[in-house]
Amino acid sequence: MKIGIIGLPSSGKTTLFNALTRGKAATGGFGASRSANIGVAHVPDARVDRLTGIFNPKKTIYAEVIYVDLPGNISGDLFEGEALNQLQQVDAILLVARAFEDESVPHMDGSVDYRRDIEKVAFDILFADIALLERRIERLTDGQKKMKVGDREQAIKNVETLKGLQADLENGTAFRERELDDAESKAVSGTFTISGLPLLVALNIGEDDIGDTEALEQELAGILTGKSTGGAAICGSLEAELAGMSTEEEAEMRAGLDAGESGLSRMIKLSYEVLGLNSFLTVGKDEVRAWTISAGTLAPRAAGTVHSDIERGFIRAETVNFDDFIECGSMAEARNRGLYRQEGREYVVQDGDIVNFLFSV
Ligand SMILES: Nc1nc2c(ncn2[C@@H]2O[C@H](COP(=O)(O)OP(=O)(O)OP(=O)(O)O)[C@@H](O)[C@H]2O)c(=O)[nH]1
Ligand SMILES: [Mg+2]
Repeated sequence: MKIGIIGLPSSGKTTLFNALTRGKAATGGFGASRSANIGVAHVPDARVDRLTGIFNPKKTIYAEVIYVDLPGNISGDLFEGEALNQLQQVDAILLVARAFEDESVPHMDGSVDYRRDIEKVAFDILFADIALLERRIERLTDGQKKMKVGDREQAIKNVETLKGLQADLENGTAFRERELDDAESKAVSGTFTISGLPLLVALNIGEDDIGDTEALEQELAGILTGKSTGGAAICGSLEAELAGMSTEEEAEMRAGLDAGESGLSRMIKLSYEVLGLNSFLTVGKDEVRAWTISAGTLAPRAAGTVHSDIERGFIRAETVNFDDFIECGSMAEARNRGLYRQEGREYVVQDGDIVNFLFSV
């Protein structure tokens, strides 16, 4: 999974990026970030830790999330060129909205107001999408002369449909919030839109606001009511500081500050929720590993995330859910109790399933 971090200049994107990836990219705002930072975060998973203790494998591999931290751009072309190329490759966007007060970090609009900022970026996204559809309209219009009659009729229809979609964007409807009918799907097919991406919002709060995290998240939830969207409040600077510490030091500091679960865990849980993702697990002497799939994924497809050959030659999946396995204490006992099951092509892999795929190629 890949997530693009966006937001106004100096909102704390790189600070949060460093917290999420334990990175050390330069912060400081005002164009401190001139090009994108790319980093990997390991998805914390207590089940993987527990299974590692049991199977004692040579390797433990956590699921990964790749974060791309995009530079804030004052001139309004946030969604052009390099940034647009990067966004075309992400599964979701993470919008960082500044809520921290700090006189040493000036705000481009002179005051801190996260509602205004979220609205502003959301508007810029809709505007960018209108332009993306416009380019498609131009291509379809220019290409018409060379088309065969039937294709030309279709192109004319598609242009009409695209204009309708543009009007909806102008009225504030993001692509992620709408269902597309057949004609609309056909017209936009293959066209990338930014507002079609799931939207996560990280409210970057000050250290003084940590006690109000819950109330602020409720406020945020009141704004983010659309489909495929969700938010969390996080203190970027504190999380970045804690991410640079050892696990023990971090736990001690968190307890002392009443800072709760790590920002990384919370952002990742939010991402999985909003994107409708699950994890399944594979175990063995060589490797204990977590894999990410969309909720509702069938066994052969899930096998394909491990290796395309296993999907191609899929025979069946042997599976037991993590909780059942722990309760039984061993695979043998899980088998005795009928909880270690043989499942076929139609099986929907569940979150926390420990799976062994049988295949032949
Ligand atoms: N007080 C406080 N300062 C913060 C917080 N998060 C970020 N900052 C400061 O705000 C400034 C900008 O942070 P960056 O992380 O560089 O912001 P950015 O959004 O990446 O900035 P650009 O990439 O230039 O758009 C830095 O001086 C940070 O130390 C926070 O939670 N509290
Ligand atoms: Mg930055």
